[in-house]
Amino acid sequence: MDLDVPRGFELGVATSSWQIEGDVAGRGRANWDDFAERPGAIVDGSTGEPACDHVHRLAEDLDLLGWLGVDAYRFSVSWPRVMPEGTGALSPSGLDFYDRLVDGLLERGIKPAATLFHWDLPSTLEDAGGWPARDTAYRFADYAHAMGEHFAGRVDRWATLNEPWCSAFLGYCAGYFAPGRTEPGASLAAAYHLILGHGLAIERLRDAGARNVGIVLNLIPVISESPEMDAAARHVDGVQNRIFLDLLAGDGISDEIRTSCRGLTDWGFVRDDDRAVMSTPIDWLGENYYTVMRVAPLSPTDVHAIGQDVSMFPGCPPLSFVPRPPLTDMGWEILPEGVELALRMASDSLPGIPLWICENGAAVHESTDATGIHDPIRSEYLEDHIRALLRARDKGFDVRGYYAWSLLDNLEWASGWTKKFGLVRVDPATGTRTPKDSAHWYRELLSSRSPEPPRS
Ligand code: GCO
Repeated sequence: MDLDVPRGFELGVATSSWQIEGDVAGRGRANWDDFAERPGAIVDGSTGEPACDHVHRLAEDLDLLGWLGVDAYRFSVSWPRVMPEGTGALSPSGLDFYDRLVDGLLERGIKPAATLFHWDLPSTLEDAGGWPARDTAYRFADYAHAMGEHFAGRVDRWATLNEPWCSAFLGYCAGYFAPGRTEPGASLAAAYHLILGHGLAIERLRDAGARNVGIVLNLIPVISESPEMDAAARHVDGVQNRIFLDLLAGDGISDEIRTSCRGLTDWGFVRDDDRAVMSTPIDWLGENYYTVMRVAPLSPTDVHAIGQDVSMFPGCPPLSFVPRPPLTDMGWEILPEGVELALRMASDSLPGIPLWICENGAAVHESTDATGIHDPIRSEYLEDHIRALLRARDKGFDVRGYYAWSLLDNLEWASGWTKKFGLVRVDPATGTRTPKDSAHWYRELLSSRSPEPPRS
């Protein structure tokens, strides 16, 4: 393998709770369970049961991680599994499941990296208003504290939120994701309260003894395809990226966002003293990098990629997103160099904070024959992105690790089982796991690294 991954650069894989766990009966209800029951919400009608049946196949999945030889495993805790009502009593069986997961990782020498919120909000809290309601931020902090108290000594790294942009704008503006609301003003309040919840949770996690606390964003470089689209591209960049970076930097809601989203909200939810909470120092920042967004004049003939649509950006002027080939099955442009643009955004806004790529991967064409499952485009995608990332590192970006998305084929949210990101195939009917060629490739990369020198 001619990819020279430096010693100490962490390599792992990532998953999320609702996408893989199943065992819906063993936990409280989540907003995604409610959403999945709406006709048409998930293209193929999939629900959270059985997903990858991960809860019942935990031992097998831990062995797969051991076989791959990853340094770290990024998973998310299902809030309704450990705290079924969203507040108050913890579920012993829910905690027991994550105890077995975390301990199983440690036994195999794999670092547990836990995300506390990867979009599955307890239904009780969604019904009470969800993230547009300020109270949800405080409930999140209580939940984070409880997790910190239970797992502090064993979890290596914590993320509060995964991609708050998706929760806020796919959930409450476009309505493509749970809870399926289409209220632009509420989506801006959701974005704000998510980062408030993050800041409160960071403090409470530290109080509970947790170390290495951070957050994972999906910063997407926005490219204007012509000078007349510069202002529109700036609006998209503002709602996609800068609103979150500004809040985390303690700068509040910028005048630019207030202007470009005028008329959608009176910003009555903003309080001056929240700034300090939101900018509570973090130990690391994660970025999920998949693609870029190119902004061009509106043209009705343009084909929309999944997740590239003006309805997701409150206050968006008319425009088209025009990804350039090669595209993945999601319709996302493949542009490995874009990872550096994303890292630059992060390090310009939040200088001095170590960076991790917490997700990167592709839904691509696969073929199966007697010799295996062949997904050469995926291996190439991963390799090209790791290479681009290491180049960025050589230029001075303080990037410390990379997680491939995803260990398993899983429930790709509103796309159900129709889009596959796994290194390992999961047969949705039987649950059988089969490593694809890309899993063998990644395993070889992991084992080809020179060993760490012994500690003296
Ligand atoms: C996200 C999520 C993942 C997705 C993946 C592919 O980034 O949207 O974190 O849960 O499955 O990104 O779309």
